[in-house]
Amino acid sequence: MRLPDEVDVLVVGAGFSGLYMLHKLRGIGMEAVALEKGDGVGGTWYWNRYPGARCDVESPYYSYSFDADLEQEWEWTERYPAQPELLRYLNHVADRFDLRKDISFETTAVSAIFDEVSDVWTVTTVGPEGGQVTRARYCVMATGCLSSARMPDIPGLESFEGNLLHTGMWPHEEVDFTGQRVGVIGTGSSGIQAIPVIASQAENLQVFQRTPNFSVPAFNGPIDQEWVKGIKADYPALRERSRHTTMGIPYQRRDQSAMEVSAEERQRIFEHHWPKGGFRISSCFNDLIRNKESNDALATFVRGKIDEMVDDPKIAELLKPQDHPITAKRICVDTDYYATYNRDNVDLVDVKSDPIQEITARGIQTAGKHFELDTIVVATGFDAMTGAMLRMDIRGRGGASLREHWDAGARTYLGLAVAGFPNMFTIAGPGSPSVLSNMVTSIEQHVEWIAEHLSYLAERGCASSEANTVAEDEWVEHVRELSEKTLFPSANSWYLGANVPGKPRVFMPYVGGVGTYRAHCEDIAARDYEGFLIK
Ligand code: N01
Repeated sequence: MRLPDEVDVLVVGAGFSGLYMLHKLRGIGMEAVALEKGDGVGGTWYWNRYPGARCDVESPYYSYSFDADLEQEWEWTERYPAQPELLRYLNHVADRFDLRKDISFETTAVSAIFDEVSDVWTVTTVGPEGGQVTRARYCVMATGCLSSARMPDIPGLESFEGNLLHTGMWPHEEVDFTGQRVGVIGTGSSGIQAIPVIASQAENLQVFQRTPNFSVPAFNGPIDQEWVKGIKADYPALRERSRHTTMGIPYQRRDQSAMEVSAEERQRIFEHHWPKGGFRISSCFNDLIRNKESNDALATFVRGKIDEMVDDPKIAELLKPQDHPITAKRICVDTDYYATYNRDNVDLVDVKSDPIQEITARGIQTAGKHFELDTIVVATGFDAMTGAMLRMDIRGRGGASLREHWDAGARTYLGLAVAGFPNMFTIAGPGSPSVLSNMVTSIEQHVEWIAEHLSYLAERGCASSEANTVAEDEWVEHVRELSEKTLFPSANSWYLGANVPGKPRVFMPYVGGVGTYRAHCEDIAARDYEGFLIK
């Protein structure tokens, strides 16, 4: 689709956020189009096609709630949805709501420049139609938090003559590892999900681990039809409850400190939650991310589980995280991860003690050894939360660039707007719960808040809305203060930008929880959008 010359709203991205934003904007009578870099919808679930890619939130909860028929009719097949199923779901949503006709695929936004005289954005894009320029009253950045994949800065990467793959930019055709010598660099969520599947095919798998992460088994399987029936019967109430929880998932969190019970009782509670799978373990006490002692207790419990699952005690030791509190990095949710190290064809290479020196034409050279490989899988993560927006040249009032505004770390008001950048809104941006939550719950809240705000502006004949600097400063400070009351900042995580050399270390997500945050946004709206300059 060729982008129109003028439009009310330009949405950048057609993943979970962009699709719903487009649908919602139509619903409020705005002319809107979206552009999307991929040749299909899906965002994260379009790009991350690596073997084993699966969501860590259970299927019935990791889904849109805005359409009762959609949530009743769609049938999930597994407890945790795999990438192909999520991509099918998002394609179904695009077709069901006839969204494709307003999406320009294979189109990348290069720059967005705000014109203060007309209060309009001029967005320049490149795509199959060549360069295009579109003028939009509003821009909504639905660019995703984990959409800017990063290649590691390892010398010689380009010299590798085998197959080099990044989990976040996985090829569309199936990759068959049968008979191959494979190396995986990185043991975050992506590596941890891909490793067991690759190990089951490859002749030999070398896992290059720099820092171990905590992972808990998903206990995934075919979805329990009785469970889904119960959820579908009670969907409105469950969705409503999710909107007011910490994570945007309707789990009941035990309202008790881990230190309020005896060591035996704590162990019993951890054991009780473990087989429930995934994030449920983090709901078993209310202070796991705030109280070091409570956190240590859970970390010790999980390290004990690693000992139980891994046969070789030396390997088990290497797999135990010691450098960060559990859940201070998003906990990984796996299928057979630790047991994979019991296979004869899998080796763990500790690149902390034997660092990778370079990639050669035929493999990976560490300080101590050369590993001959046919394929290298790079699972080294993303320039998270800010990377996708900063790839564009975004210029607001007075020609000021977003790159400069965020030079010392991302600054937003509510994670929704940026001072000096009128009529631009961000979905699940830094300063909102976003990556600490069930993304779909958070995305829906942002989309609905933005749509309401745009309706408010239209009803009053207003031409622009912009976060004011004081409100932004106070919000940035509030987000920082909240994070410092938790153990989150003590981990070298991508939440802090710690994985990207030179990126300012600022804790980006809002840790106060989905419910508290929603109440805050609603309150701001009720007070005629306090903190916004509207004219
Ligand atoms: O990336 P990561 P990810 N040499 O940044 C290592 C979401 N997600 O793609 O810690 C050697 O977490 C790095 O080591 P270190 C989820 O929110 C969700 O795995 O820097 N190693 C680390 O081990 C997740 O948090 C799902 O020492 C190098 C790894 O690469 C987020 O995406 C599935 C290196 C990167 O881990 C990102 O996960 C997948 C180097 N030069 C992803 N550079 C679900 O389940 C980096 N590493 C929904």
